[in-house]
Amino acid sequence: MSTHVATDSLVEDLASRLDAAAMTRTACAQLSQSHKISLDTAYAVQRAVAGRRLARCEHPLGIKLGFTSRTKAAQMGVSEVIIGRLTSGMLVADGGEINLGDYIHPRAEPELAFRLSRDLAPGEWNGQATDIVDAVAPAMEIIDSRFRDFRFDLADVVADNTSASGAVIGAWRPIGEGLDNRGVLFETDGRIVGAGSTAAILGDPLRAVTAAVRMAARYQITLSAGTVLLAGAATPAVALRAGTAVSTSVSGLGRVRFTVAGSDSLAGANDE
Ligand code: OOG
Ligand code: MG
Repeated sequence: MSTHVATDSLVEDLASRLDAAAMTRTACAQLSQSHKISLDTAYAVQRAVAGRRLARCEHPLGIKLGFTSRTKAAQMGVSEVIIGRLTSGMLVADGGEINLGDYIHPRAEPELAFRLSRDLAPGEWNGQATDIVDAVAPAMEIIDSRFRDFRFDLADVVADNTSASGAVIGAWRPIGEGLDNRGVLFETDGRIVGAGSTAAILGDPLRAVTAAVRMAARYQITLSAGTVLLAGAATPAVALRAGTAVSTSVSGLGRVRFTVAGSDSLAGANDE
């Protein structure tokens, strides 16, 4: 991977490819097959990709971390924590329904969401996570890599806005004690497809708050009061199929759910 930041025209060209893949629900080749880009260039592409969503009248919703759990990082073969941008069009109502046709090859994963209680200027804050978040909720992320076969290297997945595609947020509750070891149960159609602990997220999901604030400053992402922060998956992701009910419950925080419309199984059909 080279270290310099690519020209604006290359950044825009790579962002166009990723945006077109998302808009047409057609997977594309990994950027790394044709370009050796630095991590800084990958984040510049990510910003341009998110910028296209904002230009289509979405607004910033929050940020997300990726690969904060070891099992999740092992699933995808990437071991560095990454940050991505959530926009309003990604929000799926708790109890809502999604259509597979809106995605390429979507997967869901169980997460925790935090809500920022105040605006934070880059580099301004260096204290306790509990001073800047006022609420926590059980959540799920819908990830949908724009790359064929859901395969990527670190720069690819960063440029692709960390596969961010959907966020389902349960009921907000005040931050309580003992968030570092809550049971997480991830189910499809009432069958357990993942089980674990919030400890899987950096040992304590509150660490995801501090990591996210640090990384947001590094990559010029604005943090304001109300910003949602997805802390990262507690277990590996599962592929979504039509007609499936998906839910995550976190001990003491309740349950969040959504369904996939239809009855036919076509997941992954857009890979060619
Ligand atoms: C990248 C996103 C990883 C998480 O929670 O670890 C992520 C991917 O797996 O496609 O969102
Ligand atoms: Mg995630």
